[in-house]
Amino acid sequence: MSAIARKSYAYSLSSALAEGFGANARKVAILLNELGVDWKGEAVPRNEVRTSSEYVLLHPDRKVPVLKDGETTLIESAAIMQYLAEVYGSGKFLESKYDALAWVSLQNGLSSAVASLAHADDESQTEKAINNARHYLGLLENKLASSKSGYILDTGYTIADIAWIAFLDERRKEKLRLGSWDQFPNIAKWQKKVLARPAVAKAYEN
Ligand SMILES: N[C@@H](CCC(=O)N[C@@H](CS)C(=O)NCC(=O)O)C(=O)O
Repeated sequence: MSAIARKSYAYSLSSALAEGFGANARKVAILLNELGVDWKGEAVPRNEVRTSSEYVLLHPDRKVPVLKDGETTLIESAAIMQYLAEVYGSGKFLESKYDALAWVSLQNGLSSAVASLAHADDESQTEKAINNARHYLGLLENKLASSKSGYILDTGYTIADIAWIAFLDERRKEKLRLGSWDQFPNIAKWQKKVLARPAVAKAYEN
């Protein structure tokens, strides 16, 4: 496992230093950068996330990210992104709100498929998980193929793009056994465009 995957991160708008990110935490980092919010990340050792009695009060499922904003503590990247877009962006990056949320949710389908791949213990389970993951990639490919904006939604860049880019970029880096990406040319084009956004590039500096 890579050094980055071994670490877990929580976010605070008011505390210590960020050192690195997993996919779900990176979604939040990208959006904070896009919104120009002054924020800092706080690295929480995985061991603490998994065992500390304080951490479970922050997140009952012992996951990252967690967002702390003054008296407000939020969990789950989808809820955190919606909160940030509404509170700090007055709805920016959440245009076509319900479609944006639907595509954030579909990305979680891909997350589950990839998680099953990691846990597959025979060839048949592996094949099923790969096919399921490719099914979700196919949904994104088709959506992008007919997009009028070059982003997931016709109305432009939203939290849906942020959810998918954070997850997909990590998957590609890890070279997961998802097979050839040649069938997903629109994903490749979109990925290049999204990764070129300064706020996204900045989230990969950590
Ligand atoms: N549905 C959650 C998933 C969060 C999640 O799975 N986070 C991973 C890291 S990307 C995690 O905390 N894993 C547990 C661990 O590292 O111990 C969300 O979107 O925030």
